Amino acid sequence: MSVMTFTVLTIFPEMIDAFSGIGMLRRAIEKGLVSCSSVNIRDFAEGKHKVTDDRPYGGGAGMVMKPEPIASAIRSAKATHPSAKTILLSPQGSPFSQHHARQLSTCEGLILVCGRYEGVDERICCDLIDDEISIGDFVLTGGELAAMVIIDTVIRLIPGVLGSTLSASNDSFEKQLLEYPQYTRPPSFEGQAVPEILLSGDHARIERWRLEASLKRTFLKRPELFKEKKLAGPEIDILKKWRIELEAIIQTQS
Ligand code: 4FD
Repeated sequence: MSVMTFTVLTIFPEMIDAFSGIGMLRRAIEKGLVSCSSVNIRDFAEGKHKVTDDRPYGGGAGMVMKPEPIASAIRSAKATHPSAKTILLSPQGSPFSQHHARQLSTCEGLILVCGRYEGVDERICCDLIDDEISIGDFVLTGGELAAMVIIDTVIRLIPGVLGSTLSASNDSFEKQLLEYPQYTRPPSFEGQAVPEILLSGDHARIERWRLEASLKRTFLKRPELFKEKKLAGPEIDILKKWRIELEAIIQTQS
């Protein structure tokens, strides 16, 4: 069994080191399934002050990360992990999704490059970066949170990281539907009862109820997800049942 290696290049290694000491990532590391190390880009900066940023050519607000320290840090990480894929986190990247995560989970290693300030010197992106990823259409003060989002999403797809291998394949985005509602004890909370079917022990009925609840939620909250989805037999059956029920309602109106 191979170890997936995450190497995060950052000027704030403390953020990554704190993250790797907590929760599912910590457990995955302890199980020997993944490794997660930070590399301080500042260690590759020259001079007494180890400067990693500078003013933009052409003027304008803010600072740009200098190319030399990042290039040296990437080359060092690539020398240690020759088969790893090098990814820059930036708002200009391709939009991250569960599909993306599934592809990345097959990589032997990821070198995640985190920029700060107003961005990274454009000449870094050209030959040292394999992929540029964005976790969404918003701007962060640095790529570190984006790197953590990617690590979190990818590790839970690695066999053995979650308690059960079924847990990840059960996820809403693997089925292209929103998750059904979940309940736990007590059976009544502040006047709201748990749906009776879930207490019935009838697993076939529970499964059908959950699928219908997932379809309802998706239809009401994220109808555009149906455009991407290939509907299965039981899903079509439920939509046909709705059609009959809706037609009955319309009939009573005319
Ligand atoms: N949406 C994201 C990633 C990084 C970031 C940065 C160039 C800015 C948002 C390179 C510009 C890095 C994202 C740092 N903001 N900020 O994934």
